Amino acid sequence: MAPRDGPRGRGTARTTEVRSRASSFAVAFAFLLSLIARARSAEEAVVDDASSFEGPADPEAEALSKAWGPEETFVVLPRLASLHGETPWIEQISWSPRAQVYHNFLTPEECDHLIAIARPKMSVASVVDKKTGASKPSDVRTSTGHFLRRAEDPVVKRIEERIAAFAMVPEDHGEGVQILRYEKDQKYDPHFDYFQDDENVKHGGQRVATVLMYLSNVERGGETVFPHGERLAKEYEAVFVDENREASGAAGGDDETRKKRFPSACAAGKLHVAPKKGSALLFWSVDPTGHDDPKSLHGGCAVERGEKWTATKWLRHGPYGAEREQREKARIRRARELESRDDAAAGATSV
Ligand SMILES: O=C(O)CCC(=O)C(=O)O
Repeated sequence: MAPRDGPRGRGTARTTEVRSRASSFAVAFAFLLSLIARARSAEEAVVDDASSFEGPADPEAEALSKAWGPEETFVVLPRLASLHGETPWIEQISWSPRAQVYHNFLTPEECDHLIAIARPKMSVASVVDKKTGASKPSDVRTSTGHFLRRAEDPVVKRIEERIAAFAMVPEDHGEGVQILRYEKDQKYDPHFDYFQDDENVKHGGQRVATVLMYLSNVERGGETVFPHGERLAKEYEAVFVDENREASGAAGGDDETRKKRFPSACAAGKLHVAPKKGSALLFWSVDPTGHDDPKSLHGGCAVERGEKWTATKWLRHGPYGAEREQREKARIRRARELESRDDAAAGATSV
């Protein structure tokens, strides 16, 4: 006989099973809720922390703020804060080539300092021979220049640290800063910063990016121009208006507007950056896959009025220069020591 309570028994068992499943769901759900609540409170705690975070204690920054006045606090990159009260801001001007302008990158005092240390040592600037890689004077580049040593003094060192943070390329990938001076009619014809010879890439690899810092304002001309660059914003499609029309005031607007709207013939209609004391232009000579970017072709338009001072920092693919060589020598020395120790050990065993 089939037990009467059989199905009922099964029913009871199922009910119990359902109940216990429901209660485990409830426990899991409660656990989930508690996890969410905990995550929320952690998130709030983080937000609270971030809002009260004022950057790491930095004796150098404190000394600087005493010397230069109050420093803005940047939570993410405190060392990039303006030292002179002007708000630093970054403007992307093109994806092709990848280029950005960092406004108020240098203080006026830093610009003047760089000019002052280079001025007595300027000589005719050279270009790199495509075939041999050697430096040679050329009509392509008619400015004068001087290379600073890396970390030549504390101001240069501080600027180099700032460049590394802005470009996100380590300091030891940078060549020494080159200071350039362009007088009236001096220019630098369009060229690539990446090397096209085999010699120059042997130490530190290819030049991947350039940071061009403007140390002076220029009354007219002297723009950095990318003849094949693709502009992001309409304002870079500045229209050329001839000197007479501008001089007669037909263009209208104040001096600043006129200068913005009426670049020299060399820059008009092309992606360009007008020199502004303290600004820095970062552009990449390679695309994101690491290949040479032909859109990075660029030049310095002739100065038409005034004088132009710049500081250029070329950034290499790998560590470059003295420190790299010292590290490499130390590595070779260590390898040789290990080798001779192994040889001595092998000799001792064989005796
Ligand atoms: O002076 C400029 O605007 C351009 C300089 C330049 O092309 C360079 O230093 O590679």
